Amino acid sequence: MLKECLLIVDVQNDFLPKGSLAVPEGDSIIPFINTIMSEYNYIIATQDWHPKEHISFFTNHREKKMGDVLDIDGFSQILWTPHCVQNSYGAEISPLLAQKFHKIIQKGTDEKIDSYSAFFDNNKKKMTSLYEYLLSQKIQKIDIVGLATDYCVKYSAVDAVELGFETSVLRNGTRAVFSQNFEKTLEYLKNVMGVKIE
Ligand code: VGL
Ligand code: ZN
Repeated sequence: MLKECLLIVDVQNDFLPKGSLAVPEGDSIIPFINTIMSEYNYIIATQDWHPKEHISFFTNHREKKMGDVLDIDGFSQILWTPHCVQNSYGAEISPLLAQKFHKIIQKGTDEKIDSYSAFFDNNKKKMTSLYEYLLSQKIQKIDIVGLATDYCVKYSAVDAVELGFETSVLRNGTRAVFSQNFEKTLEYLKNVMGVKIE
């Protein structure tokens, strides 16, 4: 029996070695993901998809650098190096991933608000089409892999649980942008959110 749904978060050139916001060992998850893809009925990929003027880029603020934090509507927004600019090479899903997705969800498209989660933007005002799609396909369980563990994977897993999905994160299929956050994030997801870590 096939498993229900694999959610592949942001496996895009900019998050891979040589990318502008490279996740350490980000490429090491790709062979694992390619191997497990055939076990799933639905494969959904997300794509961080920012306009050039995006609020999360330090270059769009005066005298700010990568890693600085701004308060935006009560959300602590970390400022990043520009990444995943719409229609750029860096925003493309890695060609090393066996490309066969049933759906691609783009997020972070509004220049004024970031969106780590595959479901909502960071202030939860707007939803992507992911929730509706999962409901329409009667999907109840999702396994999550991708980049990065400590941001988009984490927020997607938290929202998946809160929306009522049986949610797993596959350890071999994810890496953190700040490596020291990796275990901490998985512990949090497991102990606080009830996510299965496999
Ligand atoms: C991500 C930082 C900024 C991610 C996206 O995919 O985890 N991290 N934008
Ligand atoms: Zn981003």
